[in-house]
Amino acid sequence: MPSSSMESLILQLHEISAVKFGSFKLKSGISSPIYIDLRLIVSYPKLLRLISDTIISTLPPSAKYDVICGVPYTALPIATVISTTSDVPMLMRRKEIKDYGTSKAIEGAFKSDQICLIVEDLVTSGTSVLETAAPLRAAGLRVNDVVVLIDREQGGRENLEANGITLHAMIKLTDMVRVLKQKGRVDDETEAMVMKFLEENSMVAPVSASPAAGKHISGKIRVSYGERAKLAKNPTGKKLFEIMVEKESNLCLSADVSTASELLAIADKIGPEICMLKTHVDILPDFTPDFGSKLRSIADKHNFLIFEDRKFADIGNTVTMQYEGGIFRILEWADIVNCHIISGPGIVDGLKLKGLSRGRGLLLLAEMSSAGNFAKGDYTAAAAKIAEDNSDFVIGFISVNPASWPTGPSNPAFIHATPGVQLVKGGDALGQQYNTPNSVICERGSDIIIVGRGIIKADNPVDAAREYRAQGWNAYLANCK
Ligand code: 5BU
Repeated sequence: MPSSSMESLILQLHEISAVKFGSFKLKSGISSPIYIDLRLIVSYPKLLRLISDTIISTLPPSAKYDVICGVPYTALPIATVISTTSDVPMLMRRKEIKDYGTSKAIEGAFKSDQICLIVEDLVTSGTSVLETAAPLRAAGLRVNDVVVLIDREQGGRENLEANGITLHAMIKLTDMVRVLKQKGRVDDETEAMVMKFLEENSMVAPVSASPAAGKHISGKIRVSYGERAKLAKNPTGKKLFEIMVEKESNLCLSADVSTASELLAIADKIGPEICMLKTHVDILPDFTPDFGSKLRSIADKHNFLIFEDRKFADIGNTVTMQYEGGIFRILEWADIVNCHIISGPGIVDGLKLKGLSRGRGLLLLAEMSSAGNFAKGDYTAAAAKIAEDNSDFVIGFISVNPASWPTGPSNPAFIHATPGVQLVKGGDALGQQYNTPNSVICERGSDIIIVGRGIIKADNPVDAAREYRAQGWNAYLANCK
């Protein structure tokens, strides 16, 4: 049972209306009879101080830490007060990363391998804590514990434990309601309603804000990559699914580095983590005719496929020449290429003429990640139709939100690969828009996350690739049985 000081804190929270009873829609999509809004505490400095002092004293001595980081935004003032009163350095996690300034996800001074304690105001499923832990871990910090003011007791403890994070909660929601009932702040009926709600919602799956949170796409359990390998008509499409299963990776590295030698070096380093490597061969100033065979041998060594993001767009006859000829001779070394469908189905016929007999595969650009692009609605539906008509050669799509396509879910033989992925939602200064791996795989129904600068520009690209790989694969496992 809560101590008398904890009781007093609960009553104070109720007094400032930080605890409300009624019917509220939560971030996870479910309706709750109780809502806690701790954003208000910034207006009550004494209470903020009391919360910060008490929250940190609930930590057992076994929870060691060098720095603390509050989950944005509500826990930021709590973390700040803890930091200044206990003289522990603080870090800040950006919710959105912009491509100007330092473009860092974590602000503050730290060394890799330091231990970071996460501070949070309220935990339901633990999603927000995991969203903060991911960029901290990607930056090389260790995250073992989170301290929280209120635990809603809806699976957060278990979800966090599964991700190697121990939850230390100052107040449990059931204790809070009991205290408010004892002190005459809520009636029997409200108490019973909240208790029933907590019993019925003891597990909320750890996914981010969406009405579909915690649900399989369209309420359906998705077909596994292994099963889909059997459905694929094109050998490269089949192989891609098989590699994903074998390597337990749905990560594609977009190797947008400035030279061919850098590209080959990063392909060799990151190769073990990925199912596919994406190139833009026309950005490499030191391209030589042996580039393709060098990259192919690295791909064979680490078992990944090569995807040249050429985005062909011309008429069928021209693309046959662009695919096979020129200085790049893409057909010779790229397992997969992609094309726009702006010129009509003839472009697929042209590419197929060269690629089909060599077992190559084609992705159609059904959607794009950049702001204001025109690939939507009827255009996306046309891409789906062209794919169906050419399922011997087309292996799938570049897509952003296949779960809400106008044509409904596509044939499971087709694979969906999504660019515009970073650990934190945001964008760059030139229109790129980022979603998180979990959002891309779980909510948007894609299969492969394509990550460029999130890995290439990280302090430690190999560690970052491992983090993306783990997040992408865990999101797949959560969606597929
Ligand atoms: P980023 O650094 O993760 O933003 O890189 C994304 C890569 O994916 C980059 O090579 C783009 O050319 C590519 N891309 C994309 O961002 N959006 C799209 O719709 C398509 C490709 Br198609």
